[in-house]
Amino acid sequence: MGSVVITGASSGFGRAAAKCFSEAGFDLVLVARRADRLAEVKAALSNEVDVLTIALDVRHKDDVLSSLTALPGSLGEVSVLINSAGLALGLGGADEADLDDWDAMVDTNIKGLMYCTRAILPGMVARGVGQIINLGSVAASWPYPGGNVYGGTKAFVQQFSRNLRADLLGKGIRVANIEPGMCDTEFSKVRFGGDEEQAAAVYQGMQPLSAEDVAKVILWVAMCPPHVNVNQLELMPVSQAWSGFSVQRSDGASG
Ligand code: NDP
Ligand code: 8X3
Repeated sequence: MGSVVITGASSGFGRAAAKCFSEAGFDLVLVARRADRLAEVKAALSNEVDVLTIALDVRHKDDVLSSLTALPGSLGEVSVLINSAGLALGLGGADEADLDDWDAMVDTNIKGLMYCTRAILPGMVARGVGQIINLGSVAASWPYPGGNVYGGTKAFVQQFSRNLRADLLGKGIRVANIEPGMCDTEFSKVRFGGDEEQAAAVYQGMQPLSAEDVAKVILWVAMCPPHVNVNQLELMPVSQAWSGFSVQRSDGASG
């Protein structure tokens, strides 16, 4: 059956995916920075599956490569890599954004995802089987004010996922890019620097996706027959949609 490696497993989609995949009988490798949270996630899972937790910052290339290329025993036979570790920081305009926040998003959402993929992929190719499931976002395709670098990192995930498919053609490896819209995880709390009130306001008066909704989609993608590749899957809550173009008029009005 092989193992499932989940980055970002201490919260949100990664945590919910750990539950779904453990219930489906997969052994797991759970990655995130917070060791205490990973221990909590592990404690809540069935003890019928083997679960290894690795406290790791995906931005640290050497640590990623040394940990993920040396997984013990059968956990090293990775059948699915779920790249969920990621974050948005801030929602300000590009002229006022904090460059450290921009760096952190690029380093995590782009470079961290690259490092984890590069660490796991050679084993999959050698075994001739495996699947990489990346967490992109609606922000990859649909711009919004304040989305600037966050959306840019997810556009990278979109194109990287497609290019992986091009590279891996004929090697038995599947690649999917799941692009959710608004989902009430720790995402907004992180985006707003820990401000719970500001985070809660994002989801006020509407029903966002839940982490479990997204995890079920991830599991469904993973369980499709081996000849079926879901390239890209975008999902939103029913109460989220697009708005039209914004126009700045000469009288100062917009809309
Ligand atoms: P959460 O904040 O709930 O979870 C993010 C996870 O990423 C945590 O487990 C966090 O763990 C981990 N993480 C963050 N930085 C690092 C790092 N440097 N190294 C290792 N792990 C890290 O958010 P979501 O579950 O909602 O987000 C998961 C992914 O889905 C992200 O890529 C996000 O961009 C994307 N997404 C989220 C949407 C939403 O509305 N919630 C919608 C669309 C996409 P720890 O802090 O312990 O390291
Ligand atoms: C998270 C969804 O709409 O906040 O990727 O960018 S959104």
